[in-house]
Amino acid sequence: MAEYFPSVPEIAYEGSKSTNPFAFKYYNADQIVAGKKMKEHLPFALAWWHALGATGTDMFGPGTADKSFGKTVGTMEHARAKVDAGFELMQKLGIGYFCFHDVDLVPEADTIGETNKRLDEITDYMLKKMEETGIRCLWGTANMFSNARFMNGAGSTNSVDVYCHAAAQIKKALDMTVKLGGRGYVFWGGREGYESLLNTDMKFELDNIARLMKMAVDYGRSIGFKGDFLIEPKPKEPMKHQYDFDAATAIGFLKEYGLDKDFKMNIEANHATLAGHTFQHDLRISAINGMLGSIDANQGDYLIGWDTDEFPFNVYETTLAMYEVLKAGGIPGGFNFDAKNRRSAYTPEDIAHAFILGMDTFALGLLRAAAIIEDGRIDQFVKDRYASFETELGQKIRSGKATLAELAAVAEKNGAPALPGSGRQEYLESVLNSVMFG
Ligand code: XLS
Ligand code: NI
Ligand code: NI
Repeated sequence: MAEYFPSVPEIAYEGSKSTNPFAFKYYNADQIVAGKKMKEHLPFALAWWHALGATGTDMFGPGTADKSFGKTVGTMEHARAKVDAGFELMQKLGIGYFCFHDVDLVPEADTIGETNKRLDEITDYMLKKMEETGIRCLWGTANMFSNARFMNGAGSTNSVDVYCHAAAQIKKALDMTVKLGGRGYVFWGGREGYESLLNTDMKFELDNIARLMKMAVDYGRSIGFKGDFLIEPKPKEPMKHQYDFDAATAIGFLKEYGLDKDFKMNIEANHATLAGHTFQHDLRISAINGMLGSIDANQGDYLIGWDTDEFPFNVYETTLAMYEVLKAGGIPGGFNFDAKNRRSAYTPEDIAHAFILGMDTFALGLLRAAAIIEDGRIDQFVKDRYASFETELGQKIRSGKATLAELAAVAEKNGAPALPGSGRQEYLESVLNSVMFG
């Protein structure tokens, strides 16, 4: 069989002193960290759309990377070549999973029936490759934002015909996710939002989005899908206002509509920062609600106001993210590299370098997060900070038995309270640095 990345060797771990650009410096799959192998902590996935599809097209110019894999783009031959190229890349990098949208896999035909036939054919082919290699599917999704029909959204559309088309795509994408054994099914509501309230019935749209999700859950469960449904929050881009603004908003929506038992969050670093939060913040919100499902592993650029989907290299960010993941007891849905090369890094070798960077950055984050927990100073500080609530009165408040009048009487008796104690932020930041850099 043709080799699509002949200049990319199998990538092995060589340690932090290695200067080999085609080696892992920190990601050592079988190394035990906090009681588990690195590869078990970090189920990495390749995103079909970026790794095998994105060419670097932007608003000002065409793509720079050739992702034709020697075939004519838009043909089934090309779709099959993408499968071969993708599995070759994942094998060389030791990546165990992939994620896909329906339209990443095959060119869309004029009718749903014909598109679905193509999807059946390609997923048969993928299944064969999966059996040969042991590579698995992390999650599937339907692209309900690129085609012009979705200009006003899918679940939030004003057109009942478009709504039905979205239902058909979700149904097929769920069929494929089950066929490929995917762990999760994602809803990213790219165009589930609005530009102006002058033409929008917000309540109508939210109700309809929830109904579509409920139908997806009912159908998914009926065909034996046991994994998590996932919402991937994002505040804006392409729409000005997106309904799944951030984790807190999406969780509130799920609870409002009774969908919270079947759904969790897929948190993307760059989406959290676009919402004005840290990556860690949205992970924590998800975790404390029991809804930390999976991660879209990338990073944004703090100087740019949109989703740049960069491969992660910010070790502070991945350390604090992995701290959340370890504290939550791991992440069932894994780490999907929803990330792409920069436009001027367009060669096949650049793709390998990007994954090496991303995997190493998360491995380093895992190592440093485990060290923070083992060091214990930060956790102890947080615990001690709330110590006054360990008193008898504090316990009474926490168990919900105290009354406002009772507390007011305590306050009157005690007089003005002492200051609540220093937050020691700068000290804790220096602890973090010393754990990170030794
Ligand atoms: C875009 C989203 C998208 C989802 C899948 O910003 O991150 O790639 O992950 O539809
Ligand atoms: Ni994104
Ligand atoms: Ni994403």
